[in-house]
Amino acid sequence: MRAVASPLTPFVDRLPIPRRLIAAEHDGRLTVHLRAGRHQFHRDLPVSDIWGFEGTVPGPTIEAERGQPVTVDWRNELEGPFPVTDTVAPTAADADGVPAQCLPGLSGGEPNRQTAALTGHTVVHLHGGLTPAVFDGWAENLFAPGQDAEFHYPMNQRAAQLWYHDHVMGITKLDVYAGLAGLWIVRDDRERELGLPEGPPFEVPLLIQDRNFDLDEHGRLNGRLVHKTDPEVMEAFPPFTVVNGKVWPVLEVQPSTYRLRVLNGSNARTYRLVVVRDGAPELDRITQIGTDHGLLRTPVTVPADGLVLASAERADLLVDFSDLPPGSELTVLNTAAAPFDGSAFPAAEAESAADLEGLLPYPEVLRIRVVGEATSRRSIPRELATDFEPASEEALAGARQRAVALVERELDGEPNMLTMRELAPAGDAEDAPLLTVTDGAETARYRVVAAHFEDATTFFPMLGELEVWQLINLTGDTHPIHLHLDPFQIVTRRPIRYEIPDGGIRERELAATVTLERGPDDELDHRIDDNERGLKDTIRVNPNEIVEIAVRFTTYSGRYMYHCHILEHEDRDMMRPFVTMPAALMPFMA
Ligand SMILES: [Cu+2]
Repeated sequence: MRAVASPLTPFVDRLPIPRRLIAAEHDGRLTVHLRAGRHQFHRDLPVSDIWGFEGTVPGPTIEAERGQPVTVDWRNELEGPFPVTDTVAPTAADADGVPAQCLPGLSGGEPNRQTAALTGHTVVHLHGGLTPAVFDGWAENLFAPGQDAEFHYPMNQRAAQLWYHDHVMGITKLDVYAGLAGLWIVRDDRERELGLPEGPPFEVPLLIQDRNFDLDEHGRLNGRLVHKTDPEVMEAFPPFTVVNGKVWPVLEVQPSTYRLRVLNGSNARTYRLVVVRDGAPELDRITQIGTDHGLLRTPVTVPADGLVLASAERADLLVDFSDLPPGSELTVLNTAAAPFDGSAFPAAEAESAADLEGLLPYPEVLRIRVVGEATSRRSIPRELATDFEPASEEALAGARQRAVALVERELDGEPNMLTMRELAPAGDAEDAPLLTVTDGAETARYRVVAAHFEDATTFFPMLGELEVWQLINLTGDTHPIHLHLDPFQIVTRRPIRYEIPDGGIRERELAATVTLERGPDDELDHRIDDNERGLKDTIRVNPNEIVEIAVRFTTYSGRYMYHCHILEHEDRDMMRPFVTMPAALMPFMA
């Protein structure tokens, strides 16, 4: 197997813990400055220019209490040149066949001048927040340097690990990459009843991202952030894994139970995390207790291949180190090739997961080192959340149905467009181009009613009413689909096979025949993992798959967004609006 030597030594920096900003200590009123800053990503790297909340990477971790509103004055004080060089390598691989994205530097790409000229317009979104629409961070409601936005977060929501980040139309991939992201933890009584670790040392947030850096004229890493794509891959998959702002750090733990709260904050990369000791996976140390919107109903083990987290997905883990003598070392590895398509990879082979073609030159994520004397082990409650249940068959049968096709449109001379095609039932008299979905003896016929973000809104969910959204993946990659506002539950994940005739994907039209059955070459199991049976706000939709989610918007009326959370996709049109409406107003909608 070909490999490339790393220019950085793994596991030499301590894992930083982001500064905690506890809202209750400030009467629920916080001021957060968006600033240019300087950050060292690794001991052996020169300091990098970044843009961050409070000028840090990541931003401070905001901690809030359920039912206690938090007001944040987001002050945009960004200035100076944009801190990231954005480029497209002219070829996907260098002369030795090594993919450009696995290497530092620009790989012969020209710095994008439009990116260099960005002026620091921003908008902040609290991902996972049950937030009134005016404070949700609509991607076009920008504030300029020198302006501020006072956003009010009611926090009438269950305990969960959320995150806040920039959400500007078209450049979220660049602003988040520059550093504009931080964690936001909501706490509540139920978690305290269960005696879960809260705060240091036993609760450790892990914000995982991938980054790349430029080279100086001598070929040495100069610390400058590089966002690089190539002619064949429109998403950036940088080679260096960064946890809480450090490349491949070390976390020292006591022999005890730790609560690790993991967020994938990468632009595009999906991780499948495996913890390895002496060459063998030890996934049975991990019990997952929570997902995007907080506690699961019961604790679960992580999938046998490892814990999969696509961009924006979270996992709340209890990890038991209590039996390990001081000096024991565990390594967290990533076995997911990029772009991720759901393909399996056995945990037992995690140490050989390096894969240049899979844009995964270095599987390393984190080293965990046991220090100190044995302390007690924490027992894990058998019942966790008691405040939600799966929707009943009856409720689902009566729910409003919506359908969205995920489509990649190939374009000559520029990156592909990824779009959400909102579908509506086609009348009998309508003919091609249509999308048909055949399930046994029944065939549903659809036409596209919206294809781009700026097309007219077609989704007007009624507050309080259960809806089922069908997400139909007609692409070769896994897309993590995120809904703003209320969480949802996955209902089904089913294999499909489909055909798209030549020219079937047009600017606003789509012709495809979809059949609900497994294709002959389809190797995915299309199962719902136990850790997905909670309250989610981001769900993976794999290739050759339809995912159905059940959602009920409850509290706030207004204009929100749903989108793919691969930032390069969201910025290239894989995003659409929806408007939640009180029932009483529906008769007045034209
Ligand atoms: Cu996507």
